[in-house]
Amino acid sequence: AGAEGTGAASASRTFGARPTTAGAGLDELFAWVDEIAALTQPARIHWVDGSNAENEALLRQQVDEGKLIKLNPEWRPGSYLARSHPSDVARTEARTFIASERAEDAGPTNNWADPAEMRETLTPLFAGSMRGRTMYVVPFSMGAVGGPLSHIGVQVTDSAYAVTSIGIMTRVGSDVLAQIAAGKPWVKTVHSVGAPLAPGEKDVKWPCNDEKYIVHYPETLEVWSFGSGYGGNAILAKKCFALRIASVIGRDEGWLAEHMLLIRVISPEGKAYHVAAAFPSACGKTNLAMLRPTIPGWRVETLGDDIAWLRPGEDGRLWAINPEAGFFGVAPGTGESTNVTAVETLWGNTVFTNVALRPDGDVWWEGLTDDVPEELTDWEGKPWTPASGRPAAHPNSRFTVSAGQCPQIAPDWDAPEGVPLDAILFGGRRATNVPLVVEATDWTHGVFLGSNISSERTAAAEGTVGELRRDPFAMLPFCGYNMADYFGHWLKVGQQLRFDRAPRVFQVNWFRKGADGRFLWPGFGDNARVIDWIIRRVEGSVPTVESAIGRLPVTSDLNLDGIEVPQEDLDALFEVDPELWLQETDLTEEFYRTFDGRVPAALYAELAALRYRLKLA
Ligand code: GTP
Ligand code: SPV
Ligand code: MN
Repeated sequence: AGAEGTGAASASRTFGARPTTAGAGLDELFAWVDEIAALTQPARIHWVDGSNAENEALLRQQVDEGKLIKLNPEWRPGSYLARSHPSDVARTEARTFIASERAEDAGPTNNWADPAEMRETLTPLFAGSMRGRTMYVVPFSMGAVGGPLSHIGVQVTDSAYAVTSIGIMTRVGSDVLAQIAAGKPWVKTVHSVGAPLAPGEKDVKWPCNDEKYIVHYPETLEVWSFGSGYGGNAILAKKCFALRIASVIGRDEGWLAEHMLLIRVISPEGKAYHVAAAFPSACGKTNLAMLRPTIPGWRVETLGDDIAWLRPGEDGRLWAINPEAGFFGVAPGTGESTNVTAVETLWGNTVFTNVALRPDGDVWWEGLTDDVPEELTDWEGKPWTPASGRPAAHPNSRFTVSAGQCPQIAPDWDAPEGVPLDAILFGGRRATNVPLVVEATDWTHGVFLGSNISSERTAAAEGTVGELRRDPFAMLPFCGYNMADYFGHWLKVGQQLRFDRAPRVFQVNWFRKGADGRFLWPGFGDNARVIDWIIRRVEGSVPTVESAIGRLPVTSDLNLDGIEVPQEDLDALFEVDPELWLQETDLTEEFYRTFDGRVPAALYAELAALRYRLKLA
């Protein structure tokens, strides 16, 4: 075990061998891979080169092993369905840890673990955990290879599904190795599904372990993930690296790693604006990222749908890149009437996880079409009919597809220098209180709004769906350090920006409901109407109505041509009830107090000012 090229299975391979390129940086990589192999004892090691031939072979192998179902190429060419173990369907926040030297550096919103103790816990779990399996070594870049904002890493994993997913979501290949060889720093990420195979033991369709650990060591820039094959727990480049570890790097280097979509909005006059928006998991980032405006003349180009890295530029503007190369999007609710762009993106070359299978070998999920198929195989592989009384697709079922397949992807979406931001949006899923759109009075007020985002829980993580929880900046599960320090870091980044060039900050809420429980706002493509107003605010061409909580639109400035929003709904969308908002401020204070005095004074001052305004209102 531990030596590459051992075993009959790899002897016939034309790829997978350890690269022969030399370089001081590679010696460290080789030594690390040997060390992990000695611990996890895989049957063989496969160095992933990111080639098409390799990808095809990996897919074929997973089909042969029953881990992927090849979809009917007539409907969905080059596409596959994976069915997870029914217990391994979402991120496991309770099993996610920040193992920083000091507990206060993880802060009260993270599970902290002592790094030395955590290593003692993990070592026996990883010992022999890859027995009987292939250990893949996957070098990847977040951001264009060699770009000024880009960062690189290596994931070792015993999951071919993870390799396939990383291949779609990041840039994988030998050009990354060349960077490592040249001495560029890289992040070490280790993943095992925690299901070693005894000699002759038959593998299961979705190996995983009841015991799960998703562990981050911010000081040594390492991730160790055990027991889960699910996206956010297994594609370590994504939430583990590009958010939790990258947020720590950003804190130290003066930039921000954010749970944000990124778009270019083109006005009827042909002027381009760049907007980033942070919404919690399953709260509409992919939808807004792929927005197809329902108002004439406006166009949106997609730049990213989940993660953005933001850095102050020398010009005093805030520049953003999407470090990813694909979309790992929520399937349910994605259909012709809600997100036609996504439907078109998914024409082929897509890996679906936990959606339903149609008898004709295509996929289906709730919301894909208005009519429901009479007969399906559900996400667990069981026969399903509309009378079954349970969803056919898991509520957190997802698609994995390359960004380049999106019909409205920006032609320069992977430009290494990124785009300058004009507006930042913070949103959540709030049935009450929060208006359709509010503008912050300045950057500090914007940071205050971001720190106060709360949202009803979704199926993207384990927990009770619908329960309201605080999710500051939509980063609650993803901030790799003390959230109060993170608020302070946002304030500091603002000071790097030129006052007249900083992005404007807005809070939005597509999810406000009437007393009868229906959404007051049509949402989806009609969110372009809110974007249109935001752009006009950026241009300074419309006034606002001052309210206790921020600047509201003059409702007659909203372009509502072609839709019916009754005046009473419009009023309800913008209603600010001072009593209810005073209750919100109590929750904010309670939340801030959990940080033992670390929340910046400027944010307490915002809270005090808000209360003062509400009492006058
Ligand atoms: P992650 O990938 O988990 O980070 O989530 P995301 O923020 O990208 O979520 P996504 O865009 O996939 O949205 C998930 C859910 O929100 C789907 O069920 C959508 O139907 C719903 N949704 C998105 N936009 C709107 C909207 O404008 N109005 C309403 N009512 N629902 C929306
Ligand atoms: C989320 O949960 O916010 C996602 C999916 O985008 S995952 O990558 O699994 O975190
Ligand atoms: Mn996300």
